[in-house]
Amino acid sequence: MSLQECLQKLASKQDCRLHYVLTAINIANNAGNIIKDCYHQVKTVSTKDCATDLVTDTDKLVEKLIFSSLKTEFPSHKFIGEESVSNGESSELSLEPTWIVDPIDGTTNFVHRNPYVAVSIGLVINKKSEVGVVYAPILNDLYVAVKNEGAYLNGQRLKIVNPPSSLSNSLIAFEWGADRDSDVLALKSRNLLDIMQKHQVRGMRSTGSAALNMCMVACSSLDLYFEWGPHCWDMAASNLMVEEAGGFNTTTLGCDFDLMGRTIISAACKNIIEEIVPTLTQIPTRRDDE
Ligand code: LIP
Repeated sequence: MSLQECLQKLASKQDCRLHYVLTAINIANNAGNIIKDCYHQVKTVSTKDCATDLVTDTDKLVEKLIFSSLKTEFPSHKFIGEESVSNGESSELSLEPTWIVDPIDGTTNFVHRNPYVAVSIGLVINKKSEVGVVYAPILNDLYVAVKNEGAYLNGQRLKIVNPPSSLSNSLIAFEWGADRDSDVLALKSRNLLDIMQKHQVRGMRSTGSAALNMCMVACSSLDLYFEWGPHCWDMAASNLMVEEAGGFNTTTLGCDFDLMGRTIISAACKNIIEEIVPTLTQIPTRRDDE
């Protein structure tokens, strides 16, 4: 089934999610055009929690425009955005329909004109993702997922096939995040060394975007991605891509995926999650809803 057929099926069922997903796709395309227009321009860059935690005026503008459009369409819904939370708004997630948005996932890439940037728009109802749209405007990749209706890349259905039999046959991804605390860096380095030495993985990539890492698991370009630190706005759309493509999301302890928990393992199959978890040395993280 193609995305077009999926949308026709939602229309035939008069499924209210059709309105949600069409609106999100339209808004993501508009946001992507702004990101593309600004990509080669000189950026106005500032920092948030630390010197390596960047935000640009484009991040702020794009989030403002996304929420303006969503609030017009869905005034009764709730909203959580990376830059709004950074400015003090709550990231408390209720059971209500909540749009969770990262205007530019991969902000550091955007500043440095690295193409791994994406706008991520997720709709979460009863604390579970129902609709997800991730648009990478420089790569020109549009990922769309609807709960129980599939995940799609540029309109084509995503299905994970022939997952690796072990980590030694896997290409995996990890992110350093923005924290440069020496103890945290030492723990992250130890994890990478332990995994490479114990499991002889074929490669370890780091794109700078949690959302795109998870989308690459969904389209079988990565076999596993793990990180301590991604936020709900990084994962609200892309966790659904992985699930609908037949992959699996857990915490770094191998427990059920926790959107607000700030640890993630996304993988093509359960056996490589079961392989990696015992090797990991856990790193303390602060929940998004604490
Ligand atoms: C990024 C995340 C990535 C993390 C980076 C950064 P942002 O999101 O997608 O996983 O390692 O530090 O937080 O800040 O570019 O939207």
